[in-house]
Amino acid sequence: MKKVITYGTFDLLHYGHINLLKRAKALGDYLIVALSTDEFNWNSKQKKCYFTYEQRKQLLEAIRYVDLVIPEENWEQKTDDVKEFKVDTFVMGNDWEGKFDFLKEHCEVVYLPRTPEISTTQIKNDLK
Ligand code: C2G
Repeated sequence: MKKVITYGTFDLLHYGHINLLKRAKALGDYLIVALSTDEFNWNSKQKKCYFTYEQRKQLLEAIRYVDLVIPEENWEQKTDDVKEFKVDTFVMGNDWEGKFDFLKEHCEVVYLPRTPEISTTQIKNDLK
């Protein structure tokens, strides 16, 4: 079984997120999403989420492409996650291009093109 992992906040879930998750799943048989906790978002990513971790987790678990959701609590857990879950492929949108190449000694690293014209920030701004 080929296992894929990706990380993110996934707040105000939108079709850009779905496009990423769909393509990530297509790279294997089992997709793990490491979902940024509220504390990690606030303390390390300066993101204030509209939905709580539990609400964002519920939404992700309802997506056909997602097999498991785990918490992302810090920047440093990726190598341990890849080892613990025996991950074959790490995937991120290409706004992170090159940032996680250190994982290449443990698994394949794939950066996928972002979906243009949509982001959680844009949604918030458009609603103001
Ligand atoms: N994404 C995308 N297209 C968009 C918006 C987002 O492909 N229009 C992708 C991002 O590139 C990312 C994933 O969807 O791979 C989740 O996006 P965010 O929730 O914004 O994730 P981010 O805050 O970048 O967190 O340790 C890594 C971080 O947790 C990544």
